Parts: sequence; C-alpha cells; structure tokens
Amino acid sequence: MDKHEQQPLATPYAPVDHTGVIIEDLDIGQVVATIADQGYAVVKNFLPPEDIASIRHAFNTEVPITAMSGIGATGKSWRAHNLLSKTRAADHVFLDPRLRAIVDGVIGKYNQINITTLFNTLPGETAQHLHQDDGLWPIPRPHPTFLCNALIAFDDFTKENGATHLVPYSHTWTQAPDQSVESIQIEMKSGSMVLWDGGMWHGGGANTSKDVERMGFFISHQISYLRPQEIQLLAIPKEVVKEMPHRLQRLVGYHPFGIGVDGRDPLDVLEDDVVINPEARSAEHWRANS
Ligand SMILES: O=C(O)CCC(=O)C(=O)O
Ligand SMILES: [Fe+2]
Repeated sequence: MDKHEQQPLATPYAPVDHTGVIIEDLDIGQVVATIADQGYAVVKNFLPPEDIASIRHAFNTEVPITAMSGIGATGKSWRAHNLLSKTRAADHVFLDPRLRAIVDGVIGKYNQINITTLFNTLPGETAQHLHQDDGLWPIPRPHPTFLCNALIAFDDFTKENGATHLVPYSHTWTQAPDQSVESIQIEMKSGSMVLWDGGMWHGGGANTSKDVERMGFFISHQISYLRPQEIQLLAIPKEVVKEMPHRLQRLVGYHPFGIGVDGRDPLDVLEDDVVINPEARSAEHWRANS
C-alpha cells in the first residue's frame, strides 16, 4: 500500500454506530444521523412535565445565579454555571440512557462534560451574535465533531421569547458566515431538547415578549481528551464527586487517560485521597530488591 494513502481512523474515539438502536421509543440512530446531516436534531418531550417542574424548583432554590457577563452582555439574561457542584436534582438527566447514547453516537464513547449551564433569557434581551461553541479550541476546520451540545427547554421556546437560532448545515463550513446569514429558530415545548454539533453556527434569539422568560438547561459534552470549557475537576469539590454515581464521576473527568495519576486510575486516587502511588518505593529499595 502507498504509505501516503489515507486510511479511515479506526480508533476507540470514533463515533459509536447506533443505527437501529431504540431506547425508550427514541430512535437513537436516527437522531445521530440527523445531527450528522443537518447539524442539529430536536427530541420532543425528552423530559416529562413533572420532571421539568422538580428540576426547575431545585434550580430556583438551590442554584446561585449571576447576571450574564462578557461580550454583548445586556443584563437582561442571567446564568448559572457549574450546576453539578450545586445540586443533585439533575443527575438523572446527565445519566439518561438516551442522552448518553446520542452523545456516544455523535462524538464517541470517550466523552465528558464540557459545561453545564442554566440560563434564563429575560424580556428585552437582544439576539446573541451567531457563533460556534467549538471555536474555543483552535483546531483547524474541517475537523471531526468533538463537541455535542444539548439544550432542554424549561419554558416553551417561541420566536417571541428568543428561541435559539440555528444555521442548518453550517457545522461543516470552514469559513465564518456573514451575521445576516439565514437561520431558523427552534421553537419547542417545555421538556423538549435540541442537540447540535459544536461546529454549528447558532445564537440565542432576542426576547421581544413583554413578560415571557425563556429558561433552558444547557449541557455540553466534548471528547474526553480535551480540556473542558469549565474545569470540572476543580469546579466540583472532591467530597461532592465522591458521592456521585460512578458513571457521573467518569463523566466529569475522572476517567483513565495517559498515566492517570502516578499510574493509577483517577477514581482510586479520589477515593483514597492519596496522590502518590502507595506502591511506589525509593530507588534504593528497587536496587536492593530487584
Ligand atoms: O440562548 C440560547 O439559546 C443559546 C445560547 C448560546 O448559544 C451560548 O450562550 O453559547
Ligand atoms: Fe452557543
């Protein structure tokens, strides 16, 4: 074989093929294929109203919020980040087998939490600039999909209250479009979820309503060898992580990679609270005993 011939990457990081896989009546393969094709997909009625109500209550009472800051901030939106350190009310959402399977299908099974954000777009908020969430990582385009975003509507998303703008098919573009590029707004009912490829051009809409808020729960996943946008390993206190379900511990970054910590699985280090491998011995000891 010509050594310059490109071979498809057979790597454990490849997206998982979920063709024909149905979980709780949801055709996972179909959702994944739709995201690959047009850059996004909507899963209707992802969470039932009782679940939305209880998570919303927990978020409203347990989670401290801040006004949105940074470029384009108007004071008309607020946000809360680092949700996994602040409440346990949504753990089951992160672990939902449908979400897990979709993310595995989009970016492969070695994935982790990138950011968790609660946001509320208030009346009077202006439209966000169209942007790509994966622009934070300066990786040349085109590149394989490494970010998979999910946004769950707490309130109904309507054109009036600023439903998210998406530019279909733009996840494969290598050049930035003009801000006037045609976009669609994702109108969806409370409990529904929109997922998109991190390379997709999108932005929050203007809330032109008089008194209708737009609250949403944003979960971003990335391939597990990248540095997350919010450093989960530092963001969530160790004592909190220790109480999490095993799968969630892995998802927030305590997964084996490279040398782990001193050759050990990060979860063993977390449990024992010992960073130096207890089996490590001095060089003198090795010389004397080998
Ligand atoms: O407000 C929205 O619907 C999307 C927000 C967003 O894209 C972002 O903050 O990166
Ligand atoms: Fe965004």
